[in-house]
Amino acid sequence: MKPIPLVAAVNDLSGFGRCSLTVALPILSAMGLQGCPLPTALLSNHTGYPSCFFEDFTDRMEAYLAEWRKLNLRFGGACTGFLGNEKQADIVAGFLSEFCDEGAVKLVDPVMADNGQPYSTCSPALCERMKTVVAQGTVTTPNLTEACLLTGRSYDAILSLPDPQKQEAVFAMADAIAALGPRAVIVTGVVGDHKVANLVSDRGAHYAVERPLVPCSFAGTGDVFAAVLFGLLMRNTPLKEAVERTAAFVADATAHTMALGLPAQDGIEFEPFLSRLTEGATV
Ligand code: PXL
Repeated sequence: MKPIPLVAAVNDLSGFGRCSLTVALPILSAMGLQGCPLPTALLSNHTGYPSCFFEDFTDRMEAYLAEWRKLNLRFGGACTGFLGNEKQADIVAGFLSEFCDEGAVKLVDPVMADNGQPYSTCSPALCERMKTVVAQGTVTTPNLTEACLLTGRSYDAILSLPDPQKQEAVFAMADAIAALGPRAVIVTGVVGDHKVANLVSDRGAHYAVERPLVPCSFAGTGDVFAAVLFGLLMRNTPLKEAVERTAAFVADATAHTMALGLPAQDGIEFEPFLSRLTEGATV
């Protein structure tokens, strides 16, 4: 019997609205991983509500990491998400290269924007610096808006293309993002005719993993997607199978949340589905 792998979760702690660390940590635990949080910011609730308390953690991160250094912590994998400001890009990129083992899964979710709009805390400087973090990842999961920000393409222009041309344009963007460093790029939530696609570029191979379209955009869905995908990759699941299983998990939790009529801002009710993830994760 081996001890379970130690992984880092670099993200904000939002007290309400199911996203970032409050999503990542339970999912990682369910998947048989010990998740160690490196917080980037502390919020009362995510930025999608009319207001929030927001405390940026940049000035504390170096001191926090100095203690992890003293403990000689090494991680078999890391997943990163929301950054409080652009100065964190170097800290997080440095963290990935210093603290992760050789061959570690490093999933960078370049959390910046959704539905064509940057989040209120995401400056143009942060969008630019996020490329430094993406370059350190082995896998990255931008949504369509974030893929456009990383490649300088127009979201509206891509969205208005008919499906086949849209997919071609997104695969070209995914290849451009892969050229920054990651082995695999998954552009999530690409809405088409009655379906939503995750478009994958994996060392030059392209494919789509599609699900029926749910006509509502829930907060934190990308964070759930990134955490489940990361957990499956840590368990050596082949990428295509991992994306398919992750898309099914997110689709089922989203359909369940819609059926309950819960507010889209409050995120998806993924908790009843956690037991599905524990399969294969037991000692
Ligand atoms: O789900 C992405 C996300 C993460 N963290 C914070 C956010 C958001 C999206 O709004 O505001 C703080």
